[in-house]
Amino acid sequence: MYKTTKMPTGRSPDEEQYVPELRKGFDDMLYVISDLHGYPFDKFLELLEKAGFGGNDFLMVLGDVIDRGADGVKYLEWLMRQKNADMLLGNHEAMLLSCHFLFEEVNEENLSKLSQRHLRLVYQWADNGGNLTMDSLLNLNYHKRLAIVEYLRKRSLYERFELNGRQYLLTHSGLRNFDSEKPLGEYDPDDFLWNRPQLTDRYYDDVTTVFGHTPSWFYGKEHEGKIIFTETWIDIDTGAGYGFSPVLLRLDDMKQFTI
Ligand SMILES: [Mn+2]
Repeated sequence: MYKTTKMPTGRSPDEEQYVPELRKGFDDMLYVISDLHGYPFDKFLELLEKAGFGGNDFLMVLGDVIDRGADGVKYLEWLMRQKNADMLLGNHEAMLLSCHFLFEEVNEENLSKLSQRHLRLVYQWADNGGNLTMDSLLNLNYHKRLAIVEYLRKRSLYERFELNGRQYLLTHSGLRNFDSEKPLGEYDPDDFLWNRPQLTDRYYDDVTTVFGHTPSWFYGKEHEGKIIFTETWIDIDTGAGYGFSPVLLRLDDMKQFTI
């Protein structure tokens, strides 16, 4: 059982309510997974089944479902249809949003407004493995494409809640410029999206911070393909974008599932 507490997201009050309202009634187990990066979607569904993920459970994906692998947009389309699953924004989805102009209808007026800055944003995304996602989106019809962009615009940068008496904070990449006294609403969006923690970094003593973004192989061969647990945080990016299997973590009992 878990309760979502009010979180200051810096978004409009309506949007702030959106995620917690969506959760009501899904109070069995809470699962988290991150950085799927277009990992074969049928294998992901197999993994959920293997974990016994059911209609009263809730899945929170900690961002970066797109890019690198081919199936990224399938995850977005699936997540948009699920009542008991949601995602945080990852830096890759943020890059997609920064290139939203690619997915709008092209006319002379908006074409003439494209600048060097726009091109740089597209290059940055392509450099980070965005090509396959761009292709998938451009193959969808205009309305589906825009619905995806709108869906991502409403996703949060973090989620804070209590589960079985323990406080949790979920973000995509941990917290850059961490200061235990600083309200979460005062961080820069990039602090949630592009952080690269050291193994020795500490976050809150009384809140377990769970995130992805940095594949565990980054911390040495002994961590390859495995979730990293430190005293104050958990990195669940096991490197699905780099050929390792994703690991699904059930926060209620810290049980791990993989294929
Ligand atoms: Mn990332």
